[in-house]
Amino acid sequence: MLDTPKSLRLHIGIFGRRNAGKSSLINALLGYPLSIVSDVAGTTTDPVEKAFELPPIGPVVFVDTAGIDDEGALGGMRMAKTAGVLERVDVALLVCDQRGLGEEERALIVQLRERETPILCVLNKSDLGEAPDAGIAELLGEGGELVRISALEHQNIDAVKESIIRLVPEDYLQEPPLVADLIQPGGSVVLVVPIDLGAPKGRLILPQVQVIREVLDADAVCTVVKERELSAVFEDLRSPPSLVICDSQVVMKAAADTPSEVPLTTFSILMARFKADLIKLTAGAAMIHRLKPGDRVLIAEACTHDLICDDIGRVKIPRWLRQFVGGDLQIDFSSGKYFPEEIAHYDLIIQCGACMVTRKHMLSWLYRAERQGVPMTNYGVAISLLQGVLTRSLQSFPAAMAAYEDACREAST
Ligand SMILES: Nc1nc2c(ncn2[C@@H]2O[C@H](COP(=O)(O)OP(=O)(O)OP(=O)(O)O)[C@@H](O)[C@H]2O)c(=O)[nH]1
Ligand code: SF4
Ligand SMILES: [Mg+2]
Repeated sequence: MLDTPKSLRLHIGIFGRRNAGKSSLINALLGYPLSIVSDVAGTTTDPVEKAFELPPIGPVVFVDTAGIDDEGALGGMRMAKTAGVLERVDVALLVCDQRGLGEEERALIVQLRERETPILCVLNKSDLGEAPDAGIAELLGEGGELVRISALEHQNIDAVKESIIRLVPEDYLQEPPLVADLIQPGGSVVLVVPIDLGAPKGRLILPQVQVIREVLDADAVCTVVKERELSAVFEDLRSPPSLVICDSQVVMKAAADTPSEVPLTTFSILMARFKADLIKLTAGAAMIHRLKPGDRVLIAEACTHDLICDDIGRVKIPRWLRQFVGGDLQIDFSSGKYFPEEIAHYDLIIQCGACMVTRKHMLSWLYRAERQGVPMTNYGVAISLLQGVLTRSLQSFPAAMAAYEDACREAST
């Protein structure tokens, strides 16, 4: 695991009934009082997130939540937020006390197991005597673990950390590469990064930085240019680059300026593969050909970083979509981590690059779209299609191209 440094954070959710000691546990794990602890049931209301360094996993985020037995109208709203957290965590800690396992915990375990989220059952308050553990191991199943602690007296907290490390899901450790598999040591990659008004001041955005890092890790050469300078780069390079990666917004110009024998893709298409499932997201894009005026589209942004993606998601994609369809569409927007529950009434969902959320989080949305029968694609795939260069941008991903062509064929029969 030490050989597998994590570039993204593992999300660890802390669940349990009110007063079980969830906040006390998070404070004990962090070593300082982040969350308010009290004997008043329902002290924690909204989810509280805290980034933390957990060796050897590296950066993680702990998410403290409201009690799963919260009551009343407000309690119901809090529990809905807790359910949202449940969807996106990589590992779940279920905190119980002397009351043992009730209906609420059993229902939560079922939901977590349906999602294949590893569960650590933390039997807290061992200073008051042993909490009952009858039947818990069976309920948790093979992957689950059980630890007895006292959060109050900081007993056995290291055992919780060790258990979390054992429970880190395999797919987290084996995240697909962003770009490393597309380049050779000694090869070169050209990145095309527009610096316009939408670009953040004084820095590059996360996917660009991540790609640069992976290219360097692969012992390849990375050239970064704005779209205007791209043609000149080909004149200067002694041999053609292994790959050109451009911002989706300039994909048409980059495709026109890149020799046809040089593979080209976009940051957002790389993110589709890295954060979710490029094959499913390209198949989902086939729906764009079937959209009719009046259809409903959801454009989902995974954060509220208004400057970075606002213009693309809120202005450009809607405009290009309406032009493509030849009429008006009903376009809704969602932003932040709370992807809408009910999406069955949409004809298509277009998700952003999701650079600010975990892979598990993004996969859980894709899973929800599949379950409700709504095709889903992402900004990069949609923009390439709308600009007429999808075949070009998927040149390095034949399986994704095949899935898209199959979905187009299926739709036309
Ligand atoms: N004796 C004992 N008391 C504990 C332990 N852990 C927590 N408590 C007490 O239990 C009460 C509830 O603790 P919290 O950490 O606020 O519980 P919570 O699960 O976050 O509760 P809510 O936010 O209300 O859902 C507090 O009075 C804590 O001091 C423990 O290990 N032993
Ligand atoms: S998470 Fe989505 S909306 Fe936020 S910066 Fe990344 S791509 Fe843009
Ligand atoms: Mg609490």
